[in-house]
Amino acid sequence: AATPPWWQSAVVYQVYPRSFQDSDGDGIGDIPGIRRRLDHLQRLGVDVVWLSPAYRSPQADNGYDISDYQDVDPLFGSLDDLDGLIADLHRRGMKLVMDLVVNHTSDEHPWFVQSRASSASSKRDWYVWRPPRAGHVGGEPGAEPNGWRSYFSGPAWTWDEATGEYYLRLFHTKQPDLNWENPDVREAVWSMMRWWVERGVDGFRMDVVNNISKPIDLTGPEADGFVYGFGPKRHEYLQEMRREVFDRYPDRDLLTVGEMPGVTIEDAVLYTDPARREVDMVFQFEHVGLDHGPGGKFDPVPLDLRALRASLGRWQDGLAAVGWNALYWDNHDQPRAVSRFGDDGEHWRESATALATVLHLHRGTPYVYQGEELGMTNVPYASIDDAQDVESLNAYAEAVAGEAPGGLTPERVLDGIRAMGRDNARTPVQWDGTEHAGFTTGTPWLPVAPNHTWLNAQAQYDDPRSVFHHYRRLIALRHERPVVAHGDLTMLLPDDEYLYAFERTFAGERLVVVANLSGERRRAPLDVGGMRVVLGNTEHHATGTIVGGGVLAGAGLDRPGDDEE
Ligand code: TEU
Repeated sequence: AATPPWWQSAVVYQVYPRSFQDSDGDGIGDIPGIRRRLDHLQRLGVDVVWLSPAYRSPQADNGYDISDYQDVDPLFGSLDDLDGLIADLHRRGMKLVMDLVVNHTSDEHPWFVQSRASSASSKRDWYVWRPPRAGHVGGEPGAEPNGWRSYFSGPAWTWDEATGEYYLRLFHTKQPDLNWENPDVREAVWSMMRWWVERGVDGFRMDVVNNISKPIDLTGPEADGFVYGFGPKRHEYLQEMRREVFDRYPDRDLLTVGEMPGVTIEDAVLYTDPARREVDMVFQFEHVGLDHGPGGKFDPVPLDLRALRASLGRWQDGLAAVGWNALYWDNHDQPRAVSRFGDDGEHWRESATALATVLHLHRGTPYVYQGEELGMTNVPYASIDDAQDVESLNAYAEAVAGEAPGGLTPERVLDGIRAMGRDNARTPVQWDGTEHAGFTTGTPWLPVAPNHTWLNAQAQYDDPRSVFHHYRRLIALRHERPVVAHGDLTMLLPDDEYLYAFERTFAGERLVVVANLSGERRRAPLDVGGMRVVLGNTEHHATGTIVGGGVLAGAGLDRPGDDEE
């Protein structure tokens, strides 16, 4: 068999630059700050850093609204700083993957400025412009070209008085969608990507890349709703990208991961089939949608462990023969996993480490979002005034106007924001127990979570039982044991409400993973005779009385190394 690609045994760490480390006291993280914290990443053992957007941007959506793809925003530093970061990471044996946000630009990007200047502009067709619905007056409610809804509430269209047309924007009104049907748009993106690869970046995380192809007439089954991601050219564009960009660098070990809200298993197989050469792996959204209620993400419902396992199990099975999974609980758009799926109170440490164990030992490439490796938690919002994220603010305003999906009240939406809002993941990384957690000497743009006094990196480095060291051991286990990256996966105890258990097998090795995701002691009715513990997070993981998470390995596996630092 061919040598498996390097990224199957890699772990990726996501840096959200605004909240990682500030170096100049303006309260906003920056690239020089990231460079100061590379010991942390190296100690953790990750292979790749994915940097959320640091490009020039008006920051309407924290950098996911880009006004210059080939420059760094002064908030975050300069191109020189970024070159320095790439060099530092490479020297330490790590790679840098950039965020590629090309479904849309900022409305302040020169392309859009020209496009909106006049209907006759040579850039007009670079974006998606449409007249009002027949028989309606532009700008009035209901006159939008179709019924598409924005991810950030309300219609997905913004009326442009000056030229008498609407432009499409699936996200913020300051994030107009590019028209990918136009070959000049595609060529501009390919040349920008080549420029970055030649500068030294090692791949791309592609923002909502299954949304770039739109149903050409903007009608069809999705015309009235909130379902994108099935445009007819979604596969074709990625194959063109491969030919026009990645194929030019056959000697580079590049990584591509597509973020794909709503992607199905069947489509993910096509995207990640190595023979089709589209992307290496995709971020799917099924498991992070299981707790969305009838009114959407701000109407959360309790999550049943059986549903979570069934969902992840389907993805494991579906991509077992062909394709590859990207594994994540957390990122900058999701609430903190230990608060959402676990227990951020009494069983905080056991819960954070058990969740990590479950995720990292599935088959696929795990992603760690900054602070997850410390077990960082959701934050208490006193009122809507504590929220900064546009998604939360728009959803709340919609509820106040009596227009929330499912008729949710503002109080219900605020509770939903407390549980699910994106700001939960965006508070500064908790480095130490000092006033602003070592993040900044100024005033942080979003307050540091109050629990930083005890929940911080400094406190965890010296504690071998810490969440940090558990993540470090899981990452080391993947690097040392081929069964972790390559083994087949079979779910065990599929109907259990409290225990998440599965088995991995590869070349005669057997690894059994058991995590107790309840708050009580549970016996695991599993036959694991003759196996030894290679990794655990409690003293009680002896066969048969597992509490918390335990990883048991079959004969032939040693301890992964008693390498406590
Ligand atoms: O997110 C796309 C996406 O579908 C989301 O997760 C969405 O932002 C929202 O949380 C839905 O509830 C990507 C980026 O990750 C996100 O930060 C950006 O806001 C968005 O695209 C637009 O670029």
